[in-house]
Amino acid sequence: MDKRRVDEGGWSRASGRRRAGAFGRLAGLGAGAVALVTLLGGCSLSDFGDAFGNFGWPKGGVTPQASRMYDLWIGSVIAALVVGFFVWGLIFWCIIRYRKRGEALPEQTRYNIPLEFLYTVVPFLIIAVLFYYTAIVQTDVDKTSKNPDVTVEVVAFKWEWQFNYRDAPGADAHTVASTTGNANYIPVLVLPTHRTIRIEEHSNDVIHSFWVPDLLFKRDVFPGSVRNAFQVTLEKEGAYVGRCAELCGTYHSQMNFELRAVTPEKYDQFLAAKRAGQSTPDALSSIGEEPYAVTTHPFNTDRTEREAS
Ligand SMILES: [Cu+2]
Repeated sequence: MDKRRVDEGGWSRASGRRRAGAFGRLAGLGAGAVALVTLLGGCSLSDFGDAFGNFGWPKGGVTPQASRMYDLWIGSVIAALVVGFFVWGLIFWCIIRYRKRGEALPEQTRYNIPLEFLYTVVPFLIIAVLFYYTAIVQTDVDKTSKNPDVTVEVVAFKWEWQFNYRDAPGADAHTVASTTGNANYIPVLVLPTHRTIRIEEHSNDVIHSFWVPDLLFKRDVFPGSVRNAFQVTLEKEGAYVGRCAELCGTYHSQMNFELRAVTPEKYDQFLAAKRAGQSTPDALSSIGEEPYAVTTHPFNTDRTEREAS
């Protein structure tokens, strides 16, 4: 009886050493995964994203904020895949290594403190890294400055947009020029590249949402005292379609607009022309731009006449 007890003790110690080695390898793998996630999270990930269809995230954002959100997405997907491959690997390894080989009852184990510690700490570290990068990017995207170069007030109403060019940020500032859409005119929001632009949103009736897909960003437009604001810098000239992204009623799908990014010089000329009383299409023509929206296809509003203010 005593002899048997001694034998069991010896077997148990050997098994313990084997387990300790396995924990070491697991810990190494976990630490490696965390290091990889940390490393990848900090890189520019555009090339990697390109190779895998951007993992479903739209590409081609025209603001620095869009690029950072893109990088966060690609980094997060890579982190998820690293964890995924690690877990799938463990699952398949267990299926093969511990498959049924006979009728004998397999070794029964419980209370594996090192392993339990590992699978509590490693996920926490992964979440902490993801949270860190998410918080950094979110804070950056939401950042507004007190003195933007350009302030434009976006007023949404059923079912159109009005763009008010303002002389300063805030509800008390003055509108110096304005463009309003109507049933016959798709409004064009003209903004300069390479200047900080503050967009302040206000709704006259229900909740709408200001969405330019090429900004890779949208923000709801609220009625009442809420005045949502965000800031962007446009890096590329061009015409970008804008939509309402909040179901706001019968003609929601027709709440199209266009963001026209032009050079700062052209923008100054456009604003001067507007302040001199020209309509938006005339002011656009005067700076050599297409006078009307060119991007609202395929949800065009079938407007046959064009009356612009
Ligand atoms: Cu709407």
